[in-house]
Amino acid sequence: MADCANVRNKKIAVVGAGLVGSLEACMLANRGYEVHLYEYRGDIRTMEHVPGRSINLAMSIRGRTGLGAVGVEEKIIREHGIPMRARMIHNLDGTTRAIPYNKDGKCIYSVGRRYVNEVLLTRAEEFPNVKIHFNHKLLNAELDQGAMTFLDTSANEEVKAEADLVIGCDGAYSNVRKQMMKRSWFNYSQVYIPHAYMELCIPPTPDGEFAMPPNYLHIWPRGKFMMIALPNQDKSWTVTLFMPHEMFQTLDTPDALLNFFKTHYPDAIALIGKEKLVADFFANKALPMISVKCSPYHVGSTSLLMGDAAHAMVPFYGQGMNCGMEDCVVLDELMNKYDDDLEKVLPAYSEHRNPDAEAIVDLAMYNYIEMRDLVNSRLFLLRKKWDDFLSRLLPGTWVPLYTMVTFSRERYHSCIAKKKWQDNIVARIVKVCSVAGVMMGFLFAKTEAAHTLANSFLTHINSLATKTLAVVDRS
Ligand code: FAD
Ligand code: EGO
Repeated sequence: MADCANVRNKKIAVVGAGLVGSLEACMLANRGYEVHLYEYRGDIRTMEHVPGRSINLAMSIRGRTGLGAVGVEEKIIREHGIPMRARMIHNLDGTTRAIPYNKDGKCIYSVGRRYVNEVLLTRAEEFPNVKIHFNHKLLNAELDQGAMTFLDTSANEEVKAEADLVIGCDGAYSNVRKQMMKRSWFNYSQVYIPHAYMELCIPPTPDGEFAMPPNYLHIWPRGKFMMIALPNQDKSWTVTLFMPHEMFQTLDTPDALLNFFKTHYPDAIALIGKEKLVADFFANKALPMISVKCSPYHVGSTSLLMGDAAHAMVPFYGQGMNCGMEDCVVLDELMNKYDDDLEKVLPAYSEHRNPDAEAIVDLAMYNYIEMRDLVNSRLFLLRKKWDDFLSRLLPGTWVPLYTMVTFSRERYHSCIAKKKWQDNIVARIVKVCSVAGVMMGFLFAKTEAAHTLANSFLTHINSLATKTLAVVDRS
């Protein structure tokens, strides 16, 4: 715990006790601040049903680093997380293929959103200098004064509060960000993608086992209709179906729905169960997906945005939570560097984090487009095989982008830069090899006819190289 008086006297309000807000509260408490954590919902630990999105998430190294900083990584990853060591690709004919994530055994973990949130809330409460205010909805804020107005939904009355620093961790539809948008030189953009998502469930088998091999991220690549499944602690699976939102509306009868599944996911019908599929589909809503960029993330030394509030992304990279938790690690590092001087820390945070946040927002969007355009599972497998081939051919030099993003803490923006550099190297190797091939042809072939042949080979190989490059470029 930092002892300097300027820290101990400072009061920080964290708005939103989701995955990022509850972690950030722990991080600041660790530094000795007086932390007030405000949350719109009630205490999820005492609720039977928690409304909201996505039941489980893929956690990787960036999220784990955040959890580790407040001492809950073991509890969440070892005691709860289910390792997913490979993706399992489901073909249309029901056959499957597994492709491991990592040769050194690194993997991603399926964790329950609610469980992670509960562990972090409990951890936050262990600090004497954290106070959690549930049922507090931020209505308004004067960000340069650190003045906030909440609606206490349990008493149905307005409550005023003040803090030296207000941190908005209030998600993709952030109210703190809305306050920042009233200010000059604050930039903001948002995009809704045409796809929506719906969560379905594959229950455990009658003998209480997983209905599919558990240690995989299951993927049904079908071009515009994508489906994935992540394992749950209770041996069920959460299935997420992605498709254009208009398509959801055309599936308006049980027959239409079952026909759609028969055509695109015949193997999933038996796994989910016909009746359950129909019941769950029509009981659920298809939810929208939004992508948000903004900058800067701070106002003077009095306010900051973190997590989805600063950079909501489409879920096609499995990095939203990971990035938000890494935000907390980055802020902590800058607090160390600038000795908790908020006048310096906040601008440094905006400057340092913005290029990385925007990079992963872009990467997530590229993945969306890419996966949507891969019309079938054969193409998906081909692309992963190509990655695999290159990383074996050039170990250490060529690292697949997914691997760099998911299994390292390389800054997101430099993942993109490295990828470009790698592609250039591969392009050069392809060129050198084809030129060398033709030279060999010249050396060994002495007749005129052989020369003509070699020349036509040169043209051929060149166009092949260009095509290969186009494929590499898109990967
Ligand atoms: P949130 O989790 O949205 O929390 C915000 C909190 O603020 C909530 O508790 C809310 O009640 C509260 N709040 C909102 N408004 C107010 C207000 N006015 N006053 C007070 N409190 C307020 N990420 C991954 O890393 N891996 C995955 O596999 C993954 N899968 C995903 C799948 C789907 C379908 C979706 C939609 C997202 C997925 N994500 C994934 C992204 C991840 O869910 C988010 O990035 C993450 O939840 C962001 O955390 P957060 O704390 O910033 O926001
Ligand atoms: C060609 C083939 C180019 C989220 C495949 C790019 C994302 C992308 C939504 C998976 C894994 C965690 C996820 C891979 C690619 C979560 C993920 C991937 C989905 C959908 C997801 C992979 C929740 C992109 N990671 N990923 O390589 O296995 O590849 F399929 Cl729809």
